[in-house]
Amino acid sequence: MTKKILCMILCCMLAFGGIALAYEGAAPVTEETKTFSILTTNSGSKYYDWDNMVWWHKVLENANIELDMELIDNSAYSDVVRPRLAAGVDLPDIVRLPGSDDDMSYANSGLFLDLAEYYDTLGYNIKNHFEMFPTLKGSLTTPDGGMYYVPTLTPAEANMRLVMVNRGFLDQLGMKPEDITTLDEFTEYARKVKEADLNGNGDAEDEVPIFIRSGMIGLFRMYFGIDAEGWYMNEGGTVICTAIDDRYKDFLTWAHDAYADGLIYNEFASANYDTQAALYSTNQTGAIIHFISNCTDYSQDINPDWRFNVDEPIMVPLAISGPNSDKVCWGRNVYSGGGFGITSFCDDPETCFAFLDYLFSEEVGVLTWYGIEGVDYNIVNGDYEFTDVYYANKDNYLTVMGYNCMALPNAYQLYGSKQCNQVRAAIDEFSKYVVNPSIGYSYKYEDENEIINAYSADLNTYFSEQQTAFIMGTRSLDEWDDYVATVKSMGVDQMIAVNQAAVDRAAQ
Ligand SMILES: [Ca+2]
Ligand SMILES: [Ca+2]
Repeated sequence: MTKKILCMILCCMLAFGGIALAYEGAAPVTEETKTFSILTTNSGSKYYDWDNMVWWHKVLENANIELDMELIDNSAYSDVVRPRLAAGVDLPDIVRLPGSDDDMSYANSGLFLDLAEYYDTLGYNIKNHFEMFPTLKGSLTTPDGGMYYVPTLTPAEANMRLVMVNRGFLDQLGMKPEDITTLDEFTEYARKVKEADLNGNGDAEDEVPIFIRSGMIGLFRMYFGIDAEGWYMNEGGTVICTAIDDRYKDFLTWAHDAYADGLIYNEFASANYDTQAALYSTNQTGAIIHFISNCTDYSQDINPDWRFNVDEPIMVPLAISGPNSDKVCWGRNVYSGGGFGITSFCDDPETCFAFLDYLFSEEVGVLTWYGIEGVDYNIVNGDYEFTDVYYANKDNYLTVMGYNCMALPNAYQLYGSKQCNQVRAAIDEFSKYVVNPSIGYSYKYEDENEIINAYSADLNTYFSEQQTAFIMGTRSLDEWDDYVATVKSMGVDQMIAVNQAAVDRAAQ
């Protein structure tokens, strides 16, 4: 058989077999330019001038794809999309879900295509992420084996959460960051911040030893050997409710004592970004618990002359151990539900999926976070060296170019924040201490959702209220047994059973 005939036979097979796409994970996605319509929002930078996002248009150019994009303001997105999905007519090719769809209402609606086969045959780049994140494929898969969405992968190691302490305060106390290695030492440092006038304004009372923003205090649970989230799976695979565990009581005891001693910010339950920024601007903050990548912003908030990539962070990230934990930094699940679905209105789902897969390539990660070689960075001795244009970030340059644009599927955790030397160094130092939530995202069956809908909201409200009350001392921890009994009466065992079943399914 001649090569020519063999070639003809192969071409016929491909044409009739419907596998006409030559995509193997690299650009161009298609030889012939294709246009897809998409309804989405930018939940990252919340900047909406898509037409001028040069880096993303380079991605499209490489892929040979054009997008007819309807980019909705993030705050209005859910209100805009839900009615259109409910109507279910004339949907664009790609729709970003308005929520996590953990009750599978959209997955079961028939509006979105089951992408499992495309994942299998065309998911060249996404499948690499399945290897990196072992829970990811299970989280994307419905109990009957369907895969309806292409995810955005949220930062894990690049956005670990940990405590940070004020370098200027340490200096005045004659201390070094490495002097603080345990929660006890951290608490002792906070006590010294309380006692002294470390910002030198003549007022020994105005420093806030441990500033905590609304919703963040639970992160301190990590030092007590339990998840910072509500449900926790122990090493034996058994699900427990964090909020009635004895280790949680230990956390509450520590937090209450620290609060009563004036170490924890008195408005920890309600403090917002504005409070945080105001305290930094007058250098009142002794410590905070938050994302590692924020150490640069915090440093600049304290000293506007602080220089990216040059100066040591003023707010110094620390990995510390706790009464019931080794050194730990809190991670997060790489996927928390939802994502981008290809609708049944799409007439070329194969190419559409290939395009979404291409977005997970290293080429796109670099383009959309680091920019264009020669303009935004150069590669020097194998390392990225960013240009003055990139670092200067004049007139919000990075955002305008497309940095942190979350309008399309994205593999943020591999690139975001790491362009800053200080953050990269901190991540390198601390990533080995990252603990991720023990329970990953999962779909639930209908009867499970009925239980969740019946109990979850009330339980979460109760947990949150009681946590604040115990810490502030408006409820005594002497009433712990009554508290646990109340939680039991509120359906917690049914909720544990639902989570246990989901965990068991994911383990299969
Ligand atoms: Ca003080
Ligand atoms: Ca002071």
